[in-house]
Amino acid sequence: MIEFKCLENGFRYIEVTNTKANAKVALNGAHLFHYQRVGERELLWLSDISYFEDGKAIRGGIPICWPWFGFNKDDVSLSQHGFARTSLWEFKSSNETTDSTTLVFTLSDTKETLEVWNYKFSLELKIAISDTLTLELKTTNLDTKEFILTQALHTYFSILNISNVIVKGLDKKPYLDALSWQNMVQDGDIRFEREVDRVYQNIDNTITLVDIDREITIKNEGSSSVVVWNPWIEKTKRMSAMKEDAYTTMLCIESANAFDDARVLKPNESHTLKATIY
Ligand code: TA6
Repeated sequence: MIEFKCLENGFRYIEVTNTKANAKVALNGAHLFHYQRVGERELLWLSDISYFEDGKAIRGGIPICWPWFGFNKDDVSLSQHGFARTSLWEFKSSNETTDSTTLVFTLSDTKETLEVWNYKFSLELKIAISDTLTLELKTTNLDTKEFILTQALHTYFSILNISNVIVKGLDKKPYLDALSWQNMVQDGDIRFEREVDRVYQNIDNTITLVDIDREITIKNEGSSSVVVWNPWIEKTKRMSAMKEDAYTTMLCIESANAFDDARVLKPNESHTLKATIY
């Protein structure tokens, strides 16, 4: 079942219910902000003080960082993580069976996007909701000049406690430490006891988030970089729309094309970033 819903302030979202899962996607940012499998606790972390307003990023769920990840290298005054997450997307189509629902959203260049990023494009996000969650983000260059694309599906996972989780699958992988801007190599599994903000490279395998009560697997395609982020105590205090203890129950593992994994798209070329989570 697909229901079109609206908050009192006009903020629109789509709620999906099938025999395997329940999910909510906002038109602002084509942002999945709730996904729960039947009989399980919520998969995605969502701040209880998040904005739900058109033009503002939701804190939690899966923000779409596009067409740049992090700061814009050419103009650092532009919004971090690009404009897709704060743009109103168009709902294009849906496809339903009893145990699976697929929603398709699109975004195209406008006068406003051309002012900050001077390229014509089409962007399509396909979200398949079942006992597996799949997101496919397809970028097409509709311009006459090539562009560089960096992006991420900035997934916030809901965890029981940051001190008990382990991330597996990144042992021996090189990473850029975004706190010190040094190139490092991962030694063993990742455990958390301080702020972590890292862009791992050369990833061609699945990543597993091991929590006390469950394991979540993330498989990426069209991507060889993965960002792992937890703001810990001090940064959380400086973050917007996050309570002081928020860092204890969230962990971002982001399917990305970032830094060395940036993609160049020539006119009429497309690139698809796909994340499968189960
Ligand atoms: O992906 C990690 C990161 O780039 C961090 O450095 C952190 O600031 C985070 O994203 C959240 O960014 P935001 O713009 O949503 O506050």
